[in-house]
Amino acid sequence: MFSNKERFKADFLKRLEMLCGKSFSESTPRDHYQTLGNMIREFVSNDWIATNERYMAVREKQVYYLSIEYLLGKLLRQNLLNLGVEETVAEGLSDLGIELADLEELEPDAGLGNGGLGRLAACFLDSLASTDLPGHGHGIRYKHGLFEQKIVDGYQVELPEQWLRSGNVWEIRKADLAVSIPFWGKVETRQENGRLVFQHINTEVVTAVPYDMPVVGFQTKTVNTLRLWSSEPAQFPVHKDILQYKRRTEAISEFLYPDDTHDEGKTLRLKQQYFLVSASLQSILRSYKKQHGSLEELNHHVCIHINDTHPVLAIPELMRILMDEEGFSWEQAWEITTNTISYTNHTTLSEALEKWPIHIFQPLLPRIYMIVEEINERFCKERWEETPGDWERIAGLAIIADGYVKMAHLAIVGSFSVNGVARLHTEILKEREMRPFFQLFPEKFNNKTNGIAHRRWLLKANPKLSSLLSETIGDGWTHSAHELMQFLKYQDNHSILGKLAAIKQENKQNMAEVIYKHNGISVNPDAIFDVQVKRLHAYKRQLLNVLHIMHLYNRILEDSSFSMVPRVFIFGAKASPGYYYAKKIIKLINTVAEKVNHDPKVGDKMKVVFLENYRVSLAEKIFPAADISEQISTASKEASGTGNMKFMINGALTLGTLDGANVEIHERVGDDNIFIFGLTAEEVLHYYRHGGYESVEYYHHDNRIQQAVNQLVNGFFPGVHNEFEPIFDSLLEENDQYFVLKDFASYADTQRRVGEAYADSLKWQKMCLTNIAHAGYFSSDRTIKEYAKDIWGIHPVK
Ligand code: T68
Repeated sequence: MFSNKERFKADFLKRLEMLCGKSFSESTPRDHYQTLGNMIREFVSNDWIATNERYMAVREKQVYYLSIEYLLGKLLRQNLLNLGVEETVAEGLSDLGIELADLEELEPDAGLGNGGLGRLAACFLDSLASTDLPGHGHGIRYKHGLFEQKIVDGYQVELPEQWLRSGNVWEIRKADLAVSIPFWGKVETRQENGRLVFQHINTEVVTAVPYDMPVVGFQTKTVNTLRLWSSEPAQFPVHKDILQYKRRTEAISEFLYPDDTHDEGKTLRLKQQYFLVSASLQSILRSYKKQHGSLEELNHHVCIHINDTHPVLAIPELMRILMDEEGFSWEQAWEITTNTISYTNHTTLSEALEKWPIHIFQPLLPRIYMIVEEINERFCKERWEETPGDWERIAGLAIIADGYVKMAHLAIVGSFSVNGVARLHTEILKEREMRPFFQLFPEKFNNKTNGIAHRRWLLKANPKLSSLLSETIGDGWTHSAHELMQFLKYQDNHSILGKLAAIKQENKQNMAEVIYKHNGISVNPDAIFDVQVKRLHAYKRQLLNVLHIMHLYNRILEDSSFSMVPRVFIFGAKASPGYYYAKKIIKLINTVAEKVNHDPKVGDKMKVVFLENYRVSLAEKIFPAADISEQISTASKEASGTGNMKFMINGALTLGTLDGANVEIHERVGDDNIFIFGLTAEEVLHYYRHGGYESVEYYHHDNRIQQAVNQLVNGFFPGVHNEFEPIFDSLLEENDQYFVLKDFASYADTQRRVGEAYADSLKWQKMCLTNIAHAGYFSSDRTIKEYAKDIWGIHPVK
C-alpha cells in the first residue's frame, strides 16, 4: 500500500471511491483525510494483530497504564512518521494535487487531557511502543475534550470541544467486548457454606464500550493498544424513565473535567473514575484468564499503573473481584493487589490532593466503600500495634478521616511503588508531604524523572533542526536520544552555529505569521521570542512575567533613551473555568498587550501576544520558535514540568527557578547555559513553616514593584476599574503566597542578563547547542525504560 509512490496513489484513488462513494474529481479534502486515515489504520492492523498474538504467545509480563487523561494531539503525521512512509505519502498526494499539511489541518486535536499529566500519558504510550515494551493504555473516550478557548474583550470564554464531530478515523469500536458497571444500590451480606457472600443489588447498570486506537511504535513492528471506554445505556434497561436513564449513563463519558487541580467533589467525577477502573479491570482480567487461568499469579504477569490518584479505585475494585468473584481470602487478595498496583504522584499542592466525602462515595459505590473501610481498619490497627495510643499519628495516616476518603493514602497503602516525577519532587514527597508514609514504607518510594516523546517534539515539530542533527551526528538520535550528546562536538563550529541560528530564525518567521494571522500583531522575528505556555495557575506565576513586562513598559515611557534588545513576550494558557483568579490574570495579560502593542513610544522594542486556545498542535509550532523558555514557578510547587524539556530540545534557553525538572536541566547544562533566579525550594518551605516574609516591604522598598502594582488599580489601564483588585489584594493583603514580589528583583536582573547574552549571537547559539545536546536525557524513552526495569519488571517483546 505504501511501498512506493505509484502504488500508494493507485490504492488511494481506489480506496477513496469505495469509502466515500464519489469520484476523485468530486471529492473534498475531508474525503482525502478520511481515506488516508483508513489506509493507515488498515496498514497497521496486521502488525497490531501480530503484536497481540506475540504477547499472548510469549507470556511476558504486561503493563496497563490507567489514566483519566490522554492529551494525544493529532495523530496523522505522527503515525506516518513512525511507519516510515511520510515521504511516500506526501509525494504521492502532491502528485494528486493534495498537500499533506492541508489534510493535517483537518484533523482535530484529540484533547482528552488538561495539561502535563495527560500529555505525559500520551508520551509514555509513544515510548512504550517505540521501545517494544508490552504496555497498553486505558482511558475514557470523552465526547468533548478540554474546552476550546476564545478570547473576547480580553476575557477567556469556553466553548465545548467537538473532536468527534466528523468521527475518529483511528478508533475501532469493539461492541462485543462491552462490560457492565454497577452504581448505587445496596450490598446484601449472607453466609454461604461457612463464608460471607456479598451481593450488590438494586444497582443502576451502565455499559462500557471499548474503542481501541493503535499505538504505533517508531520504526518497529510493535503496535500497542489505547483502549478508551465510552458509556452507554445497558441493552435491556428496566427503568421508570428511560430517557432520564439514557442521559445519566451517557453523561459519564460526555465531558473531560477541565480542572487540573482540585475536583469539586462532584458525583459525576467519581462515577467517571470508577467507570474507568471497573471497565479496565474487567477487560484486563478477562484476557489474563484466557491466557493464564487462575488469578493467583496475577502480579507475575500483569502490572497495573495508576496515573495519579484518579484511578485509585483500582485497588478496592481488584480486591472486590478477587474476593467476591474469584473466592480468594482477604489476605490472598491483598497480597495479589498490593503487588500488582503501582502509583505515580504528580503534585504536592494540598488543594490538589484528592479526597472524597463519604456521603458521596458510600451511596454511589457501596461495596467498594466497604472494602476501603476494611483496608483502613486493618491499616490503622497495624499502626496502633506499632505505637499504641498515638492517635495523632494514626489520624494523620488514616485512609478515612474527618468524613473523607483520602485517595493518596489509599494509593500508597495499596500499591508496591510510589514515584514522584522529578528528583526534587520525590525528595519533597519523602521528606515533607508524605514523610510519615515514607517512614513506614521506605522501599516503596522512588523517583522517575519525567520525559517527553522526543520524536514528536523534535523530529515532527522541528523538521529543519532534525535534518541538521541527522546531517551532523547521523540519525541514531531518533531511536537513542542520548546520541544528541554528539552534537556537542560542534559547539565551536561557526558554520553549524550559523545554521542553528538560521533555522531558529525561519521557525520564528513562521511563528510570526501565525501570530499575525491570529492576533493581527506583526512581530519582529529578530526580537527575542520569550515564551510562557502552560496552564494558568497562581503557582506558575504568569503574574511575575506580566509585572516585569509592565516594569519594562514603564521604563520605556519614562526614559526615551532606554534601550533594550527587542522582545516578543508570548503567552498561551487555559484557565480552569471556575478558577476566578486565573481568569483575572488572562484579562491582565490581554490588557497589558492591548496597551503596549498600540503605544507608538514602544515601537519595535516589545510586543505582548496572548495566543488563544493553547493545545498540543499549537505547541508544536511554538516550541521550535522560542528563544526563552519561562519556567518560573514558585520553587517547590511544580512537580516536574515537561514544557521545559520541549523548549530545551528545540534550542530555547531556560529562564527558571530551581523547581521541578529545572533542577536537573540546570545540573546537565551547567550554570553558563541556563538563567536561574529566585528563591530555592528550601527557602520557600522555610518561609511557609516559620514565616518571616512580608510582601508589603518589597512593595514599599522597590519602586519598580510599587509602580507596577499600583497600576493594577489606579486607572492606568483605560476602561479598567476594579478589575484587577483581586490580583492587587493577593500580592499585598494576602501576603503574596507565591513570592512574586520577593522574586521580582532577581527575575528582572536575570532578564537583563538574558538581553545581554542575546546580543552576543555566537555565544547564544553555543548555549542553544549545548541545551539541545543535553536534552536526550529527557526523552520519555529513558523514563519508560526506568519504569519498565525498576517498577513494572517488563521486557521488550520483539
Ligand atoms: C502535572 N500535573 C504537574 N495535573 O503539575 C507537572 N490534576 O509539574 C508535571 O510535569 C506533570 O503533571 C506530569 O507529571 C497535572 O498536569 C493535572 O492535569 C490534573 C488533572 C486532573 C486532576 C488533577
